Amino acid sequence: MTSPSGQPSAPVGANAVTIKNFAFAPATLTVKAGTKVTWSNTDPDAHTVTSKQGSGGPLQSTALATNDAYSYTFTQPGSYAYYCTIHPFMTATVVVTA
Ligand SMILES: [Cu+2]
Repeated sequence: MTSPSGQPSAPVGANAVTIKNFAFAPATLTVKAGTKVTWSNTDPDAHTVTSKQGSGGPLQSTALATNDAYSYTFTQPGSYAYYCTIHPFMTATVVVTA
């Protein structure tokens, strides 16, 4: 979608997380409730997007191969910590605002 002025209707990447070099970028993504967030794996290694154990979080991707993507729509405000189950040192957070 573009506006008549040719500008994108939303900031590019505002709801996207790139998995690259064994890290989630950005490490903290802030979105409004109702936003669909998409993770894309650009690494040659597989990664997952998984809510931290015990957090009750909703993220539970399969292992994402290179160029695979995973999406989740956040409906409830809160702070959602997640990690990669294959490489538990990979951690990041989505903050959902009302
Ligand atoms: Cu990983």
